[in-house]
Amino acid sequence: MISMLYPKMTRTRKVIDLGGMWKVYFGFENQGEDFSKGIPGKDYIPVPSSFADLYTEKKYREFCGDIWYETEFVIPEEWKGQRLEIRFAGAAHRATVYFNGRQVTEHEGGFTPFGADVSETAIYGEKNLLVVKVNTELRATSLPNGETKQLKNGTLMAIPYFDFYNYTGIQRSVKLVVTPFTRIADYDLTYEITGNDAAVNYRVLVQNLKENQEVELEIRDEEDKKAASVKGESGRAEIANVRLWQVRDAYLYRFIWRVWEDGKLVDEYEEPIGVRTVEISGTDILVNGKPVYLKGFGRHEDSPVNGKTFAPCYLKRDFELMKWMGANSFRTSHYPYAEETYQEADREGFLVIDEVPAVGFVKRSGMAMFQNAGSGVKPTSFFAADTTQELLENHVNVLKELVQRDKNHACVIAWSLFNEPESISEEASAYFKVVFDKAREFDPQKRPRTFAMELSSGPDAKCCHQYCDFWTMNRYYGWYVKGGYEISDAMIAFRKEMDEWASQDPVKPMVFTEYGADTLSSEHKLPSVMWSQEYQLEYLELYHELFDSYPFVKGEQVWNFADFQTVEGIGRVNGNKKGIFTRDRQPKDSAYLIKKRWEELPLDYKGGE
Ligand code: BDP
Repeated sequence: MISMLYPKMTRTRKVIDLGGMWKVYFGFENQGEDFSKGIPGKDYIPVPSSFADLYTEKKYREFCGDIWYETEFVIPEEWKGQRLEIRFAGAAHRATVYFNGRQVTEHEGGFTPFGADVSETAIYGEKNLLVVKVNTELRATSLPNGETKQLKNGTLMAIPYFDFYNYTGIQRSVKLVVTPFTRIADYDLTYEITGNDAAVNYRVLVQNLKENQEVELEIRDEEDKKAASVKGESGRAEIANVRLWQVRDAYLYRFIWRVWEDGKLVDEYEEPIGVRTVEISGTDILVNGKPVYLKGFGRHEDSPVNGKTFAPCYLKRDFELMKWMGANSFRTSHYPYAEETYQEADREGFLVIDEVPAVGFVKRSGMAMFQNAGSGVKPTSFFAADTTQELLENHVNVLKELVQRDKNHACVIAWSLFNEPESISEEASAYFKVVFDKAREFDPQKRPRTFAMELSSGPDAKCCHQYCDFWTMNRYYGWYVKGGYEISDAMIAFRKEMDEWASQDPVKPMVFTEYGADTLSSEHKLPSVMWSQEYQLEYLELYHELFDSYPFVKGEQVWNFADFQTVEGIGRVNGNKKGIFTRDRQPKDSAYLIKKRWEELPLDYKGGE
């Protein structure tokens, strides 16, 4: 098993970043050939990167199939006797890894880490060859969901059932992690807060732990003073006068794990950890027992030229902009983001709804995707396919990897298990039950679970929203449903729907995870027309009024933080333009409107109502 812990240098561990220019081979004519012992050609590409926007020819941008990557490096002789792991933070959508000509692992899913122990396959004191085959196809069994079709000229083309560009490749870091064979591989934390004190219940997994070895947890505060110290593979650490992690007021303790043998340090690992609790009570979302109102965004990992490459400058800029707006939360729509995003959210005190890449579970592509959003047509057959069982296995697996990776982050307050799936058939219900139960089973902190519901998952569709601990809504009244001059009718329909949610038993906290209008930053029009900046402002004001009039609405995450790339087509002008910021992160007029509102809304807005 590889460890999902973020790779860190400590007194007992080395981490070598293998990123840089790697040789690459796009199998235009040679799909299916085996290059595991070395790849042909002379083309080099940055790793990590999304390849799509790097080249000047369409056949690269739209490439679908197997891509081969290769790099080589020397492993020093003196690392013999230690555990060497090659760790990929994410390669989309599936990868096979070969080390010195031998397959060492394969992985399905583009947004969670995987890797292999290569201690045995390594050649010490000499060059080692790392080859990776990445397959970029979308399939009926893949998360995200879609299909791959063959054009008449033989070329493969990815057809996403979702509205973001299918950026692929080795998009996140690749690292060589050198640790002792006895190593800290995983740990779980839960908290009990009583008065000024906190009890931390923990369980740590140490691989190859010997009988004469002892495990220790030391907790140090931000002034580097010892807050607690305990021994054993599981137990309870008491922090007196605890400083809790609060929304936009983060406090992080250092949790240091050690393994000792006869007074000698065997392994050491540490992470910054925020102590906080999360629960749902009535129509409130409680953090540390106090109601919170979520203000923020649905986002994407998307930026010019980078595509979905993890881009640290955009990470920083995006957090600065979110803080400037007065935001306190976001959803990782529609897939797990790079690990560094959650680390930053921990430091900045942001609340994160962490989403599984279960998007496109309606089998719609192109124009049909958004036309349907307003048509009232209820999709019912998605989960009745022959491929459903395999899809479910992949879904549960990626959920397991996600929870394992992110479970100790204070910022993660909820799991979003799907985005806009078909949710009204019996087959859907059976499928949902498994996924929701698994989320509960995997998460030691038992965080609230939800799925982002589109219009056909309305209050009448009892079969699936019953599984949610809180409701999350994606609504486009006034855009896909009766846009423009008809928006007054759209808002009447919207209020009718809201009244039905208000009469559910029980009523649960509702967070709007999507609402928005495509807006070209170049367009001004008085009076407004759809796509103008004025229309986005009018649309948002109507939504704010509606949110304010329903006490159980406990959050608003506008769609989208920034304009982002989509496939080409007649419904999108080189991308989705619902951003409050442009793709290069400059504000549209709407940013000032929302900023004013969010700066004024108190954190406990409508708490207890
Ligand atoms: C929703 C999807 C989101 C789209 C958005 C839109 O969840 O991914 O980008 O609609 O159409 O259906 O803008």
